[in-house]
Amino acid sequence: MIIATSGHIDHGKTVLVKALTGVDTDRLPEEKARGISIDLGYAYHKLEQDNVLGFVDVPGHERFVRNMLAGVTGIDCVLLVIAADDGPMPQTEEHLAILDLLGLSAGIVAITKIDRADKKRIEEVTELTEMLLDGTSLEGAPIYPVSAINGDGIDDLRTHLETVARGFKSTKLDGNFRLAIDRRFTVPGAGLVVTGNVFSGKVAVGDQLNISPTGHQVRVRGIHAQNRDAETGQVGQRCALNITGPNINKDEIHRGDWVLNEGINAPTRRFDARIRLLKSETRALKHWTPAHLHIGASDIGSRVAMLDGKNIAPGESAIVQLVLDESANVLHGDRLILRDQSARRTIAGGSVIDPFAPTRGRSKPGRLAAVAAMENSDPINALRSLIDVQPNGVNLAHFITSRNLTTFQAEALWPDLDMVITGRDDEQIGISRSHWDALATSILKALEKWHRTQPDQLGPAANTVRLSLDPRPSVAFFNAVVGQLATAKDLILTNRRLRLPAHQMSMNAQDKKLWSEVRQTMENAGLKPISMHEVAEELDIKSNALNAFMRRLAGTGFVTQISQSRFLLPDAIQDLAAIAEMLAVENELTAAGFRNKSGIGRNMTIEILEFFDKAGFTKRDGNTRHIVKPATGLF
Ligand SMILES: Nc1nc2c(ncn2[C@@H]2O[C@H](COP(=O)(O)OP(=O)(O)O)[C@@H](O)[C@H]2O)c(=O)[nH]1
Ligand SMILES: [Mg+2]
Repeated sequence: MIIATSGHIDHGKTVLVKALTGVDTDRLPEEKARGISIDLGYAYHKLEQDNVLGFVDVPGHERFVRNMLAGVTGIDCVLLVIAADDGPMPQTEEHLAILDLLGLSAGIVAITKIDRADKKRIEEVTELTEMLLDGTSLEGAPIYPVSAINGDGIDDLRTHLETVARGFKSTKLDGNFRLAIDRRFTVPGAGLVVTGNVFSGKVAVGDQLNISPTGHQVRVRGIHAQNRDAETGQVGQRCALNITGPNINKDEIHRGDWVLNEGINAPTRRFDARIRLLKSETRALKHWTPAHLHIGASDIGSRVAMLDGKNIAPGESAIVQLVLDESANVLHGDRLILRDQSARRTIAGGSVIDPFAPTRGRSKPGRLAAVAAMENSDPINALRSLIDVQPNGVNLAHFITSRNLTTFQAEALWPDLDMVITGRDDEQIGISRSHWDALATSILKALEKWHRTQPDQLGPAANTVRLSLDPRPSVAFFNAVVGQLATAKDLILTNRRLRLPAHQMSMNAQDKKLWSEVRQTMENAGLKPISMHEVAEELDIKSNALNAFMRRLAGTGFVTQISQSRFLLPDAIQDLAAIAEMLAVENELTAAGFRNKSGIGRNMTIEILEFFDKAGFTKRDGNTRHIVKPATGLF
């Protein structure tokens, strides 16, 4: 377990940690000289077996709240220190407000310096403290009066902390490994070391990890967990990792970066979050207010974008989009604090909802419904509502990453949901079964209507059907459902056109007669795609009218248009494609080879081969061509 101190400067945090652990956490020369804490200090207290209690001692001075924040996000428990003589002071209140905004509920209060106060004063400060905690996440926290000078109460406090530490269990042990870097340095002989609080998961010597947001690959050479040599480290510990990697040096890593499993390295420049404005703010928070964002151990310039157009009143909470000056690694549930632009005042805090927030349409009703669904902290309930409000489905990779789920954990969730999974491995989308079925029904209905109103057509282009639907499905969702309907033979998909299996294209008597004459002429020409000008002459009709008729037929799959005025029957195309495939096996699919085998002449050969290229059947490679996709299914 990691416990962080908090409280006003000079109230005895550092001396108390020393009394509890024997370690002086003020390590910088300036800290020693001035007798104040500037940066984070660390101390460890050994319990039985492998259990070690870790302390992060934070500076109390208002100028170092930034460092305090790097120490308190991601800790498990807080030790709020209030001196008996002073009582609560400004940074007592600011730190408490921060802990409350972070939602930290595991906490203990130490009233220090009781050797300097009488019984009445101690009771008074205890009462003041209880009032201060009322209505915060630390309401009802146990209060221990202590003196670090004569040792009064220290053993009781230590015993209490030990009990809390023994009972501590993190729920984030199963997630991917993620550590917020608060220090990095080089050790002679060992190399680069990064230290920080582990937010989730486990790490072992030999693991391959990423630095985020840079994406540098590193390997773990050695681990110190809670200040001791270890083979593994895990959530609830402070760890120092000795890392190596190609082209990585100390200057490329900063406080605020993360070291984590590759799967959750998804840096973002914007994310949606719920934030609460402090009651003590005097004015409402406006759209596009600049603020310092503190998340993990980082401090990043940002703007607060309101999603519902309203300002946030003091004490109120709202969903906002945070737009960052540089990219950062954030995941769902990460706690955050906002300080004002000059970094003098804490103004708001909250937690991340969606690290994959869109740039456009961030305030649309559909998007807001999705954000509301994602706010649910339980992944299964969140996903259940999300597939309900997003008819086009949910990007499952984004969902898994944002929730820091391992593939194994994610796949264990799927069966609990009435969800169809479709798409390629890296772009899988999850669609609610009811939305899926509804789309299948409306596609079939649209086709029925089409056939009824245009019986002389074979069927509409697939995309025409998609665009006619309300609500309009995404291309991926539509194609997935069409694919399934085609497999089930509920519809037929040829040449990107759809039709119902029972539909027979009707032609009027005149068209029927014309078609049988044209087909006869085309059949007589064999593999040679004859020009419609020639056919028109032969049949003594207008060439323009014939061309229009043929183009209409081409839309139905009866013929295929090869070039401006040339068409082929499906059988002829299949035969020509077979010749191409045969030649390609011998690597002899050249223009000359094709002309010799097909006997259609030089000019026609060029037209056919170019048609094959355009259709995605063949690809030209100097003088020869190779097959890209088999002809069956293409034509
Ligand atoms: N009399 C008395 N002095 C204390 C006690 N705890 C801390 N101090 C003194 O208060 C001053 C500030 O302590 P320090 O731990 O540095 O405060 P911090 O700023 O909260 O870390 C130092 O001079 C300490 O010696 C205590 O219990 N009794
Ligand atoms: Mg201190």
